[in-house]
Amino acid sequence: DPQYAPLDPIPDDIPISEFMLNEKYGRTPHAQSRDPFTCGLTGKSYSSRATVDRVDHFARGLAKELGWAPNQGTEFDKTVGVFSVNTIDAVPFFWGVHRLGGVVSPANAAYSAAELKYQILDSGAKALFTCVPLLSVALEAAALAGLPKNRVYLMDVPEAIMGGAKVPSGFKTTEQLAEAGKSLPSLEPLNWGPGEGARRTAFLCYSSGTSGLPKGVMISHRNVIANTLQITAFEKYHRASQPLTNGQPLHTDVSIGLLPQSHIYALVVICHAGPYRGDQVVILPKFELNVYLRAIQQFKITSLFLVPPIIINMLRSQDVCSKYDLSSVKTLFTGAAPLGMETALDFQKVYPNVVIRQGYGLTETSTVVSSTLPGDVVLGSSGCFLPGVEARIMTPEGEEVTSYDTPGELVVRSPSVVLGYLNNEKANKETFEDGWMRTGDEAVVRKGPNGTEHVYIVDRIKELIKVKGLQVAPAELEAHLLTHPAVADCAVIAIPDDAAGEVPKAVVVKSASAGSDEDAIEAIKKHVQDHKARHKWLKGGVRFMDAIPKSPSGKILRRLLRDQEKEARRK
Ligand code: 4UW
Repeated sequence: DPQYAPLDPIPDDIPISEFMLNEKYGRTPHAQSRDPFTCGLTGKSYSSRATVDRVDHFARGLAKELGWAPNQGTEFDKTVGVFSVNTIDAVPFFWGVHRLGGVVSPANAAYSAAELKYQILDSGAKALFTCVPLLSVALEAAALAGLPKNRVYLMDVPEAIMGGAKVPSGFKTTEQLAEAGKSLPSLEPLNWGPGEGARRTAFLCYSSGTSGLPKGVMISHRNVIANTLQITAFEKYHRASQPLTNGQPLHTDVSIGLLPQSHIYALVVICHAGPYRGDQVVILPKFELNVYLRAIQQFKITSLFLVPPIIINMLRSQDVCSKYDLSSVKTLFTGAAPLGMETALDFQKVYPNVVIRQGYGLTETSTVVSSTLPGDVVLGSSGCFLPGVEARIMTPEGEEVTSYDTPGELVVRSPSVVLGYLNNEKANKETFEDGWMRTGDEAVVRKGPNGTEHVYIVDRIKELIKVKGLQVAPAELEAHLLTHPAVADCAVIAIPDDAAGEVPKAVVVKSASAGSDEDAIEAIKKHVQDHKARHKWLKGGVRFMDAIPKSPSGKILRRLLRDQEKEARRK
């Protein structure tokens, strides 16, 4: 598409670490001169040069510790699980694993021990890197998964979030690995030929896709490199089209790294594409409104990367927000769930100088498929497709929609479409074909006022529930609910929620042994709270039915349940 800067060739014979750290691959001099990651609590920071060394030290220390070598075995022989709050060390540590040809499988820091155990076992992680605040959950999960205690390591986190706890003895830290790495001999280079980076998994992130349980998404080195270059080309276009802001080149220079680094949005968009083009990412370990606002003021943040629930939170807390100087902010990026039109308009009113940009994408596309071009903001739209993305809108009958304004399932092809799900032929067959990927999202394409084609995500066809932008797989909650004696059958559906976007609700057929409705509701809710991360809790409540509506083949008729809910709420 001639309106974009051309997409640079996508290297396919190097790991992500090499792409991010070696000037040869196009990181600009501007980028080289900035610290990629800075701690928003302590101000601790490493220069680009120091980051290169640190990655090398992590890699050497880890190789020695675990007996790994760059060219030994497959990448899955070297899978490392990470269960930590955000830190400035996380991504450089990931690059250290990549330097060894290994795989990083990041888990949501809100996970329960049972959820983490699932990911450790499913990913085949050989070691687990956690942090002091999460250590007890990590140890419980490691024990459940049969991972020895001496394969659990600690990452450095700011003291402010350790609640007075000290680093317990008996655990090695990433800092010690780096320290040891300094005096170890250099590692042999990875002997990758052409295409190796396209075949090798770099990240194993978890997504439930269109249905079923969370699955390991095999994101290759080339996938992440591709999306980074696609985003870069897209950004170059908007800088060319809108070069000046108050006499300064428009740069998204200092961004907020508050969203979880275990999720593809923060992992790729904020922590790879950002530093690649020269962003300094100010990392915060968790969301706390005052801390976040203070960081914006202190570090003069220019771009916010948020999800709609945080935007809503800001708008509802104007008394707090107005105490801080947020005037440095030029751009708000939002994604991971739809941004309500009202929210967008309210934000625009309160912060008229901030450009709202919406991105759309998935774990299975190594993040971004489409994004707003500045100067071409149409509220409600998820913007234009990135260079290198091909898109089709398909009817349920499998016909391609060729007219504007006609909804259908969005199917995409892009160099960022992942290798597939780990050990899951069935899901792979249903989702991927010839490089094309079924998103499970319903979309329309409309011609925008500037003549560009805009994509709008209008509905979700797949089972997935999005709570605060995080995935909740109905099938996972249903399987869990069925283990409770009060539940004979059940279905979990999404219902809208003002603050979280959506929340899960359980529709349950009570078993003969269940007590009163009230008792059963309490027991069922507690059963989820005791075993699942907070965002999966049944905030939408529990409703009883005589039978779950199902198709002749036994599939839950989710749309019918959802329509019933809508109808009930309207009354
Ligand atoms: N509008 C409506 C949206 C939107 C959306 C995602 O957890 P995953 O697998 O992945 C993500 C990715 C978030 C993201 C992508 C690109 C981008 O630029 C950005 O921020 C600026 C964030 O969340 O969930 C994928 C599913 O999440 C929904 C949609 O259903 C998709 O299949 N989703 N973005 N803008 N829905």
